[in-house]
Amino acid sequence: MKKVLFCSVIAAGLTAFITGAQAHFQLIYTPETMLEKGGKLTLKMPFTHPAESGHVMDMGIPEEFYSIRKGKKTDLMDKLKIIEWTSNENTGKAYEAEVKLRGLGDNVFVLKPTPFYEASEDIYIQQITKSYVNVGDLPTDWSEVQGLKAEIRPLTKPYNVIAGGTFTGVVLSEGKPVPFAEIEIEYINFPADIENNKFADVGMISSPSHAIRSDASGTFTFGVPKAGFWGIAALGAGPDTEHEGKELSQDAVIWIQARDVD
Ligand SMILES: [Cu+2]
Repeated sequence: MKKVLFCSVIAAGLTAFITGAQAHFQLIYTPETMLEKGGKLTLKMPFTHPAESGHVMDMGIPEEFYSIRKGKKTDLMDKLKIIEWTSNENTGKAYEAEVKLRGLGDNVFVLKPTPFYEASEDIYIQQITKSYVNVGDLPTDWSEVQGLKAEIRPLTKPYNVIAGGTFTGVVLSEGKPVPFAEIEIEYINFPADIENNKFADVGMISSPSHAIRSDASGTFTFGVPKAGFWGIAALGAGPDTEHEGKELSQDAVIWIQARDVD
């Protein structure tokens, strides 16, 4: 609380600095990732700083957006709609998509945004992002590799992580493990208000950001302290290092939902 207030007070003068100091996260958000039945679902996709309800970056038209279920890919580019997302700092251009989930199993959503120019760091950032929605408690695809340039392969079911337990994954670059990858982790600390396309005004926890590394085999484990949504980003994990003559950070992002045990 105190930290959040402090940030917003100095944000006016030091926006560029603050923006650079926190982690960027591409969201693919829906409030519940384990559903009894399929049907319609709206995914919210702002590119922002969810731990601090910080800057919302204006997204360009994504390069790819699709889902995978039982190994079958469904293109969802025509479902993308431009929205505006509001944080405690600003309002920025984002996307949403209404999708229809058919049948049982895991739906893996993959968003490959167009590289974003981060002026404060003079680099481009491209966060290739995965999120998961299960229908009917039938596990099908969550442990598979999706063949992305930069990817975190989950070794723990990403939609049913135990709060107080751990999440383990492997950082991959074109399918090959990335040793000692730099990993940033952030909590969606300001609940996402999907009716109004904004974050809530007040944060929930005092330690919403963490930083770790993968080990020599590319594997990492994160102790998940609280129920809710955690984003995990492996920075610069992908093979592409340049875009339009500037440095590119091609990151792998995965979203997990942690749950309390009754
Ligand atoms: Cu940013």
